[in-house]
Amino acid sequence: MASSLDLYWAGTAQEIVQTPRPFDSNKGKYGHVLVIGGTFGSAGGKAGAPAMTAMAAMRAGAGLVTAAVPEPALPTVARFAPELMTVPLETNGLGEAQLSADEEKRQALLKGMTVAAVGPGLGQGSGAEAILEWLLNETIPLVIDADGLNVLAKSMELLGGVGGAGRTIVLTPHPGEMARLAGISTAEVQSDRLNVARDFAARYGVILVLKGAHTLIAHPSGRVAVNTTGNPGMAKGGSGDLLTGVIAGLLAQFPSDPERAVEAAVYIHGLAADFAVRAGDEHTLLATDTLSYFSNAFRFRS
Ligand code: NPW
Ligand code: AMP
Ligand code: MG
Repeated sequence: MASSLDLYWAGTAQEIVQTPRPFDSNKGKYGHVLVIGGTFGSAGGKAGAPAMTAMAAMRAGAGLVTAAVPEPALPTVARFAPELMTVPLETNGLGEAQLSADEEKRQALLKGMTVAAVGPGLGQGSGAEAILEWLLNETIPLVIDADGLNVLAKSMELLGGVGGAGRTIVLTPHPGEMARLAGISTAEVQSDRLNVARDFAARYGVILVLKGAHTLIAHPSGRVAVNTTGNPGMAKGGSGDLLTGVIAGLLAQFPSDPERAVEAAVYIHGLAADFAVRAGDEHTLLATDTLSYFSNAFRFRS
């Protein structure tokens, strides 16, 4: 078994985001992120989660971002930013997203998309499971977070055989979600973070981001990077939803270098929060406050 000496620093990936954009760039060169999530109705009000993911993907530099959310959530999500595009998802009576039975509509949703981020606020009903199963059987690079992970944890067979072999699949569990995925307790995850992350990534051929203080980024090859940015002010609702957007936003721009894109995303997301806390306070910090510090984080100066 590999030792902790295999750990390296996620900050080494930072230079990819500092590469200047060519003078004659256009938005088509920087990818199109599709965010799928949200619930809005009697099942709950989680429209903010996909909205935050989309905002972070835009701030991370994606060329275009579209949020696909249950129709009742659409006005709320659209109001977050005029730059953001929205698409209504079919919805059940509880306000949860459903997978369309129409193959043409499903394909239209993915048309022109570079990467999909699925799960924030999605809920865990049968609609969420069908959406996950559909996306895993497509070829688009995927970031799976939050309820996307909770759905997977109940149907781990969905993950069998889809990772590796050139397909980029990134999973971003916090320790509670990791415990559900691995079928162990949160305490067991926390007492052996390195091995839990590394074994899962290698077994399923995915990039596994095990969040928390010193987030680990485990690659299918067995390499694991440790992140050095971030602070306890981030232990608030919404922080992880933003991270999912940064990861998707960088994957959209650097699709041929997914390992470094994911590491850079984790590093920058934490650095933005470090700058925000330095200017404010860890108690009062809101996840969305960090969005204004993304520019500082991309330039590595507060
Ligand atoms: P405990 O309490 O220690 O046993 P859940 P969620 C654990 C959406 N959101 N270290 C901890 O367990 C998300 O996108 C929507 C150790 C904790 O109580 C999801 O779709 C928002 N343990 C959905 O809500 C804003 C840790 O996990 C438990 C840990 C549910 O997501 C909020 C919580 O995890 C939210 O993002 C750590 N570092 N971190 C919106 N505005 O729309 C977590 N745990 O039960 O999976 O719930 O993460 O809130
Ligand atoms: P989530 O639980 O999905 O909202 O994700 C929380 C985000 O905040 C992840 O990126 C975590 O790594 C980060 N985070 C939470 N608590 C801490 C902490 N104590 N130190 C550093 N980062 C943290
Ligand atoms: Mg989360």
